[in-house]
Amino acid sequence: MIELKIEGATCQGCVNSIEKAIRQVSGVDEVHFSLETKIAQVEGSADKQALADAVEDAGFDVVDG
Ligand SMILES: [Cu+2]
Repeated sequence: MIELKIEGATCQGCVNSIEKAIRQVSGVDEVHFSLETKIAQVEGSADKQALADAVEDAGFDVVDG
């Protein structure tokens, strides 16, 4: 599992945007982003950098790459 810490999410709409962006990365089987912990947990074989790029393209900031 890959974990990404993401800043900039404030509501359920942000959660949906982040999860949608992550789901579109190849190799992602499942994703869950928690607004409380600000951590996205990603199952599958996706590349961590590709995930970070997708999240940033959606307008959020990934902390710790
Ligand atoms: Cu929002």
